[in-house]
Amino acid sequence: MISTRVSELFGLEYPILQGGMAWVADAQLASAVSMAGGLGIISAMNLDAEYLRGQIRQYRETTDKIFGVNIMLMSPHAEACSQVVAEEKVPVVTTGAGLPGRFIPMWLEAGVKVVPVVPSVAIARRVAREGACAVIAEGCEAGGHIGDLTTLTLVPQIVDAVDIPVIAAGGIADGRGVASVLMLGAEGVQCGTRFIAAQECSVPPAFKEKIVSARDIDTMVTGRRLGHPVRALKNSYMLEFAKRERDSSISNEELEKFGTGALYRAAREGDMETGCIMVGQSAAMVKETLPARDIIVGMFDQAEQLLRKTGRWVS
Ligand code: TUI
Repeated sequence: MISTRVSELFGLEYPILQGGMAWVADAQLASAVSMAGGLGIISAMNLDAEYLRGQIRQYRETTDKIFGVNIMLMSPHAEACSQVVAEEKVPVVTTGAGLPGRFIPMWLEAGVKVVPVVPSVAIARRVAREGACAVIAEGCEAGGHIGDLTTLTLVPQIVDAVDIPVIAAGGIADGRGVASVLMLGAEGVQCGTRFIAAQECSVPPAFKEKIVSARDIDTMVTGRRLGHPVRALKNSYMLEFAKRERDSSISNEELEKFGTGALYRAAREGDMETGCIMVGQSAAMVKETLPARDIIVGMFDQAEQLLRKTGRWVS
């Protein structure tokens, strides 16, 4: 058994969070992860507050295990969804793609534990000061919207900078990843890509097949020109985006417009060519679709075995 401040803080059997992936992380996936002993996260999906409220209620009909909601701060519905999180007294909120400071007092007042995703030391320090109870240090191996630093360099620096527990994300898909980030000082992991391939995840089968067949060099990053780089699988959509990004006659507004709806096309409609298949570099390490429970138990069994053997190099 691996116990850390993260498992204690949330009362988990395993210190693992499921990423709050837009258009992917619904109540069904979150409840499968939480029932398996991790922390399931429902994404507000870029949809309105009432959709989120419905998902929270659907989750609560399935299980009374602890769960979280992810607020994507670039969403036009971020404010309204943040209010729903407080009103529904959601146990945990994770945030991404921005600074959550303006919402933190309201969440703390409602008893919600705040766990922001942070891409740098300065942002980790800032949210710790503002009342976060843990941070998710996400390296650029991750899928979707990413920062500049790798997990290997980001995690130990954030561990040194803040006193609250650090959860590592980006590139972690098996027990070796779990064991490694514990060595860096993290006390938990967040996995996104591995859980997209969970049996309980409702993305179209074609999306899961893309993950299972991905090779090491199959992801790429676009969107740096717009200030929000995004990692996804290389396909016609991503190559076309990269081409337009290099073309100075195309305005940023036109480029943004080209990106609108692309994740939805991949994750909900199964369009693997004109959709944006947001996955991390760890896609290449995902070999099969499994129930969430088998994913979690397998990862932590492997991590435990590895950690027990670490003494063998030291005399
Ligand atoms: O948020 C994510 N991953 C995401 S959000 C998303 S939806 C989207 N679609 C198209 C374009 C952009 C986004 C898909 N994937 N991960 C957490 C994360 N947060 N990664 C990086 C950050 C982050 C970045 C900057 C957190 C704070 C931050 O603050 C700096 C600032 O200036 O806002």
